[in-house]
Amino acid sequence: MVDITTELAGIKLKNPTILASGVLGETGSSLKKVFRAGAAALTTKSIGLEPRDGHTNPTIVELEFGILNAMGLPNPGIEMYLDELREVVKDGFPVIGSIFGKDPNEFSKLAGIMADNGVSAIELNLSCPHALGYGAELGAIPEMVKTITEQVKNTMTKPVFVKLTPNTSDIVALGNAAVKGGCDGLVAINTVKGMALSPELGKPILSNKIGGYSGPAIKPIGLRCVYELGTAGLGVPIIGVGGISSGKDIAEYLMAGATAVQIGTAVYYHGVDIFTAVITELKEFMTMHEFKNIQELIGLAI
Ligand code: RRO
Repeated sequence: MVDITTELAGIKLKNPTILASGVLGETGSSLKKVFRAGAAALTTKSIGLEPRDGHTNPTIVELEFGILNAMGLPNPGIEMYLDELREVVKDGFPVIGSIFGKDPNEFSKLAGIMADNGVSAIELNLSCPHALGYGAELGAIPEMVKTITEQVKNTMTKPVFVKLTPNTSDIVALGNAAVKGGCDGLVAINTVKGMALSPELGKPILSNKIGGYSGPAIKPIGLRCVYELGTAGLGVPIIGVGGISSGKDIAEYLMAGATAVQIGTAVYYHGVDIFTAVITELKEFMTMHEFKNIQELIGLAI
């Protein structure tokens, strides 16, 4: 029997898979469904202080090797979302509350509300690639990453993870800034900036024109970012995300330095059963290659 349990900043995980933000994170019942399907923890949709409609349609395009989205941070606002959150935390499921804001004050206010309502950890979305004044517009500036992380950490004791953008020439500088701000873990990566164009119409397909690319095509980018962060030895766990849809994909991310992984777009393609499938494959891979536990894989390729 292989041991696939792991631990992330004091949070015990029954296996290394976590639902990524943005997929099935809108309601308490959808989050619970994903936990029952095998995910060890659940990340909420990114939530802000006020309700937001997001960008107008089209907001998503399915491409040959992945999905391009520019949802534009649609969410009901923190007050409305609390009912959904309470429904899932009351059953003891580990929830990571994803939040976005336009400045350090908004982030710390949201983090406090999430923490008071039972989340196990906070994920700071400093990496949405296509929302004016939010996400990567703040998260691509190391000093801003440090300030926001610091301010959130000053107001709470729960673990804080920082989700980084790959749309930078130096992801280690961003990771380092988050660590200097006191974060408890790094999440790499959010979507990769891209565009889809209709040659018939002669214009971009998304209403926002530019979006974030996810799915199998971005796995090498995610893996490289995790490896660079892992190699830099920043002293906090890394949660790998980007294009994971098999047990071997998880093994690769762990070997590149991740302690756990998030799965998002593969849920869109394969449904919630993807969690049981990848966990079974991971166990088979470990058995075949005589790994006894997850710790033996973490950072093996570094
Ligand atoms: O809502 C979105 O458009 C969105 C978010 Br918050 C994010 O973090 N990443 C992404 O690709 N889309």
